[in-house]
Amino acid sequence: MMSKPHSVWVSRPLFPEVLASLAGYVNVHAETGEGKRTPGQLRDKLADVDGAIIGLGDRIDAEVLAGNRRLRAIANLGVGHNNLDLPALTAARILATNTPDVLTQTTADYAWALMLAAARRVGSAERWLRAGHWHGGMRFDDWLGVDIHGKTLGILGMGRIGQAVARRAVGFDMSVIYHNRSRLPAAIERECGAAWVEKSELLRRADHLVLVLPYSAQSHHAIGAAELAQMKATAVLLNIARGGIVDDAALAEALREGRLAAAGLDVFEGEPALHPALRELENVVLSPHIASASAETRRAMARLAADNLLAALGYGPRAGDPPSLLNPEARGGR
Ligand code: 8YV
Repeated sequence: MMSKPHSVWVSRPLFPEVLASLAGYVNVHAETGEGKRTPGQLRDKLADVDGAIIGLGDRIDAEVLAGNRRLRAIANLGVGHNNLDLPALTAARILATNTPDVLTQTTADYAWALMLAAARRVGSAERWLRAGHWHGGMRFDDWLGVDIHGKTLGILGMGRIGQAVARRAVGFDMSVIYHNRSRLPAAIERECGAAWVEKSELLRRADHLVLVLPYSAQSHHAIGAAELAQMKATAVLLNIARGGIVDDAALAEALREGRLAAAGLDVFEGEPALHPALRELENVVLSPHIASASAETRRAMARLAADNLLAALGYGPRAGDPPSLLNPEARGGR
């Protein structure tokens, strides 16, 4: 095989057809296993490549980029990009991209999967059944969950995914309230059937509260002990955003003491580690950061990341114009 002018590193296993399409343009070094890398290891991996497709566990910052003169593009496999230090990438004139839009609907579906599972105790009931506990009859007043239909859905963070979560509430006859730093235009609010409220009102009124805000220093522990204390004891909390937005220790405490009915969590502070108290609780549904993991969507994310990377390196139909560029000010190359 002829060597090509550009080389890229892919930090995790990707769909073979996506790797093959990349390999049509550039030399591809793809990892075959998952794993967290230290800044030093990332620096080494990025030292001799022109671009990389990386995941949320790979933090790219000034330390990792120090001394690198070759790297021109980083394609993040995810819409959230708190693992990228954009100012550092821009200062080094490295283009950075993410994967918006393609995962919006699938991730919104998953918010509902968690909501339904947490409110109706699906995980706990299944564990009980698998453990062989269903002998004879069952009490009529056992396994009582909380209703979803007719209740108030709260959404914290009303970007594309938050809006898609809201639109799905119509079929459940819910009232939808949201809080976002900026209020949506009235036409979009109408289309989503959602009304803006202050955060404290959202916490007080929501029966089911979905968190879909990006992670930043400002959103760190946006839901902590003080916020949990404002919520109804019958409420259900769903986090499909990022670990660190919820104070997991405070949440576990609230769930254990019955100050909150249930929670559904796809993301965790310090994941892949879980707060040990969460593991012990029956009223929480836990999943390993899979909200975007449908066959269709993960393929679309991988394809978009590859398209972004190729375009950033000057290949393909969008050469020079990556579809989801995060730092246009870095254009112009190194
Ligand atoms: C992850 C996500 O990218 O898009 C995001 O921000 O959190 C997810 O879609 C996915 O789990 C791969 O790590």
